[in-house]
Amino acid sequence: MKKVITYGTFDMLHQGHLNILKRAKALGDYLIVGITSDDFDSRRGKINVQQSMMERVEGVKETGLADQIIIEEYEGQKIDDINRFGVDIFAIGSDWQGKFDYLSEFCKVVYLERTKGISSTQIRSKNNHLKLGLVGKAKRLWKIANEAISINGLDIVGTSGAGYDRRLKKLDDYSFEELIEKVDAVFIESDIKNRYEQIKYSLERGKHVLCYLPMAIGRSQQHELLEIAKKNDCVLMSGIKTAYSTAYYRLLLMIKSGEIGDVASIETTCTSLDEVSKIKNYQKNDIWSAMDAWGATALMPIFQILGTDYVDSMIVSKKIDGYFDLFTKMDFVYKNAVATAKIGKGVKSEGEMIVSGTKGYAYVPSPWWKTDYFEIRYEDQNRNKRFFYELEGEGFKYELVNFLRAINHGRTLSYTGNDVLEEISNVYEKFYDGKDVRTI
Ligand code: C2G
Repeated sequence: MKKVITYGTFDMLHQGHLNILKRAKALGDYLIVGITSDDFDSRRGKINVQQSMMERVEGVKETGLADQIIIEEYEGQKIDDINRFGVDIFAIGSDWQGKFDYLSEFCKVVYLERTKGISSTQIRSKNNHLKLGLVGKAKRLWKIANEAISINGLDIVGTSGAGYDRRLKKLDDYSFEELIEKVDAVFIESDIKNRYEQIKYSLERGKHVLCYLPMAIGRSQQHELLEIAKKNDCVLMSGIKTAYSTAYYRLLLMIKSGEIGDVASIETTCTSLDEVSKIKNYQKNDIWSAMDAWGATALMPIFQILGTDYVDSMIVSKKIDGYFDLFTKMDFVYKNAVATAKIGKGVKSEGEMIVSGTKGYAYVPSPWWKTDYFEIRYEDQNRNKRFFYELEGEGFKYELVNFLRAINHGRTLSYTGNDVLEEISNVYEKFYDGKDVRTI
């Protein structure tokens, strides 16, 4: 019996895939199809895949052409598979011409002609062509605009509030209402006090929203926004990019699956330092305070891991003008754990995250909010494990791709729960209200 093997992502299965599977099958008697796992794809830079691995497996199964389906999970697996299954022929599309010659040491390598005029990329851009507007100050928007360029099916049509900025010069700046009329969706990273109204306005007109946190001040306003989104069939998603990096997402899964035992403590630190003279004129210089710039990011993992049912909390803030916090420390006491978030704008510290558990701890080095690497450490150092998942750019790409996926398929790979969004808004309300805040 002649065994043939072929590999692919097979996203949104199309005629080109069918042709290659048929041709591969015709080369022998038994066809093995290796389908990439979601992780493997994101590691090799294919991050815009629309279907989950299970859906892609189903797609290939339905063709009835595969005698066996396996999952491709790591670099170098092809050699293992060929030896393991006693494969005679490795077949792949001609777009890979020459790339797999190294396998000819193990079996025959055949490049099959690729079907012209069709690709998953093309189908994706036809299906998901989305017009996105950016709302906020230019300084904060140009990075996201930059990383959005390489995403299929996403067009940035303009900005609002950005004014003139060299780096965004190709984009026109509109009034907020004008921009909303032109788009299908918006990314909002405006001043916190404007967000609630902007989100409400957008959702009521059927536009999807990706917004930095908090989206609103206070639990009830945040809840109201989520309800409006539901009623209007719109996606309303957290715009904190950290949540969408593969490493961060894996870290959360690992902690939740008990890798470090029961979590007893979480510490997150996020700081950035502006010049003192600039900070003194923060309004004129458009500088966000520690809480406005970092609060939500530092709170996010705490509420995602420990939940939102803490029994006690304390906020201590070092402020200027009674408003602008240079440094804030937020402590939370849970029934079985404690958590601390330290954030600074006029104070600098080590930007790490440590999650301590009864079996070991997770350590994410600075800057943890751009998570690409973390360690799980144990009492016995020999058991320590290191994890690295490459992060392209600053990670805006991953959040935009998840946003697109949520709009097109009603789901995302990483999802910040509504309870987390509401609790973050609640902490901001307490903070601005000042009643429970000790100022030093
Ligand atoms: N294909 C084709 N014609 C098209 C599109 C795709 O013949 N119009 C072929 C590809 O050449 C490949 C297979 O269909 O052999 C699967 O394509 P993709 O899903 O795009 O997967 P790819 O990224 O090529 O994965 O390590 C190698 C990878 O596993 C191959």
